[in-house]
Amino acid sequence: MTMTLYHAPHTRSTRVLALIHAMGKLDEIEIKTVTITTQDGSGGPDPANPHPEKKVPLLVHNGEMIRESSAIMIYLTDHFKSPLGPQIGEAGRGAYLSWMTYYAGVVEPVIVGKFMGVLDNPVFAATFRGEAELNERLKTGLEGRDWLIGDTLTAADMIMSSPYQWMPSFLPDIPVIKDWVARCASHESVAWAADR
Ligand SMILES: N[C@@H](CCC(=O)N[C@@H](CS)C(=O)NCC(=O)O)C(=O)O
Repeated sequence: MTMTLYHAPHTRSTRVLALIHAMGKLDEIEIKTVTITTQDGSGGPDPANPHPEKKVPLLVHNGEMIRESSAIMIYLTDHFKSPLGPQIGEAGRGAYLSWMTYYAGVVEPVIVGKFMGVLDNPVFAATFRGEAELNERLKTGLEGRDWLIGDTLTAADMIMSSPYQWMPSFLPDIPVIKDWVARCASHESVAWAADR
C-alpha cells in the first residue's frame, strides 16, 4: 500500500473515510486508526500518527504527507479521477474548489467563532462574515437542486454538511439546507463511515 489515511472515529477524518468508501477505494488505501487528544481531555496523541500536531485526518502517499481535510479530499478525488470531485477542465471544477476551500477558510472559523461568541467582533466579521452569510451561500447554492455541484453528491457536499451532522444545534431552520443535510447524512457512504 502506498496510501494511508490516519483516522480516529467520530472526528473530522470520518468524512474522509466516507469519501474513500464512496469512491470504492477502501482496498487501495490503508486505514490506520489512531488516538487523538479530545476536547474533553480523554485520549492522547498517538506516537503512530505522523501528523506534526498529532491531528487527524492525515493522508500519506508515497511518503508525502497531506494535511487538512479539504486538501486531502481534493487530492483523493484528483488522484483517483473520481466523479465525486469535478476534475480540471470539467464543468463544476471552479465550484468544487470554491466550496472545499470556503469550508476550510470560512466555515470552520465561523463555527468556532459562534461557539466562542465572537461573531460580532468587527475584525472577525469583516474577515469571515458570519452565520447569516454562510446560510445564504448554502441556500443560494442549493435552491432548485439536490447537491451543491451537478446532479450527484460530491466531496463538497460531504465536507460542507459534516459540521451539521456533528452539531445539529448549528443547523439553521431553513428547509432547503435541512433537507440537504438529511440527504447527505443518509447517503450510504456517509452513514457507513458514521457507524464505523
Ligand atoms: N483543519 C483540520 C482540523 C483537524 C482537527 O482539528 N482534527 C481534530 C479531530 S476532529 C484532531 O485531530 N484533534 C486532536 C488534537 O487537536 O490534538 C482539518 O479539517 O483537517
